Amino acid sequence: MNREKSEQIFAEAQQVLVGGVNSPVRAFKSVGGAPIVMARGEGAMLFDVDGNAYIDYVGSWGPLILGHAHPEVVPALNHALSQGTSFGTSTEVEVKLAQKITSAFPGMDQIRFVNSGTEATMSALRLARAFTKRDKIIKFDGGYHGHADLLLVQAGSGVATLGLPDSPGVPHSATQDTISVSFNDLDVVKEIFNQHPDQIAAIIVEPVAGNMGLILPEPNFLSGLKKITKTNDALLIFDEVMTGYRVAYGGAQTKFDIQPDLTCLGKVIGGGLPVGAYAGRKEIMSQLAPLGSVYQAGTLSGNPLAMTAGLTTIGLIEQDDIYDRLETLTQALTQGLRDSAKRAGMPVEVNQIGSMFNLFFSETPVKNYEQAKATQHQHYTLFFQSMLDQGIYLPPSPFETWFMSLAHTDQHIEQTLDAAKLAFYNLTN
Ligand code: HOZ
Repeated sequence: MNREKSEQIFAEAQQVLVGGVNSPVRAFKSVGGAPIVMARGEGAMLFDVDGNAYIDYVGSWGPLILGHAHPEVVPALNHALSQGTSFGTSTEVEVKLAQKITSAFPGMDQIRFVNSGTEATMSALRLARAFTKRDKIIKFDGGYHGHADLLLVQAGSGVATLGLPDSPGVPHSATQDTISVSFNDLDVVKEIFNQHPDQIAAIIVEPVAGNMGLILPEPNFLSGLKKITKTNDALLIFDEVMTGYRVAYGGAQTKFDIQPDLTCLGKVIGGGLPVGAYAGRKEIMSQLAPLGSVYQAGTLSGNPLAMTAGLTTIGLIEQDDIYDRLETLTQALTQGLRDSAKRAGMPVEVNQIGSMFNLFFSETPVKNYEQAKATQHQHYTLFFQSMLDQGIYLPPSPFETWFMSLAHTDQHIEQTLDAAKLAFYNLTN
């Protein structure tokens, strides 16, 4: 595969962009080789600047549930664009999107739009601390909630990919109230509550962990967190930036029937444009300015382009059969990967829920960050490179989630499984 132009652009990029990228995982550090410079996307496909085509399972890290450049999203955006890009005022489209989202998530009375998942989680935690008048928060090892200071403790995603335990530049004072514990371990959460009575404001959790690879909650884990927070007058915050509209229309909270106190969203609700949101019961949300005294603001919050892309996208995934279709496609691929690895004699664990999935090179199930870190990353690197050479674009890190879109077809899956067959064969021979 000729990638001359891509390599040339990346060489230039390294002169002017830090590490040649604007977000660390994109630098391919953990899988080697130069990142591919993409020129355009269409449906399930990405095309690089040299004209090579790839079946895309990154989907811009989750938002593109309809695939790239969807024929209904693009005209809607073109129209919105023609009306002006940003007003810094109220708009009708933000109200429509707010109505749509709050009616999909049970117990969500009000929502505040922001511009990224990072903003959503840090603002939700500020609100939770104000509401409970407590400072401490619990997160989970390998859980990634963006890069706000208070959350860069044992974080997943790029932090895990680059093997950074925590980040320099984050003062101790910013993280002294952040307690990070093992995902799927209820006993340790109970223990922390016993050690710090009346001090814990909230637990923040990705209900399905998506930034240490994909890790599903054990059967009683989420209901256990709900019970513990309720008993201790703390708040339960679901970070559904990835899982919202992905594992079900109403997110993981609908799928598992657990109502959190606050929810953070992003990705799908912006249809591929920058967005984030946090939402919850009126009693909590009304503490935010201008109704209450908890401050948070943003010039581009509720940006009409992002709101339009989100509203159009969500409008197209409203029916139940959409999720059945996504699940069927995803299961065909994940089961095919398991079968193919087995035939090649390569032990793998393929985790899946809705249209989110990933593959760990591991002989045993992967249920937390420690176990994810112990999987065979070298195997992932070789697998990734072989798939890339065969025109399949996977996340360039074993700690990220793969995403299926509605633009993927049986033919894409067949082609992916053919490539995987060779990639597994290369690994074992
Ligand atoms: N941390 C992001 C995914 N979990 C990666 C974002 C990017 O590199 O675009």
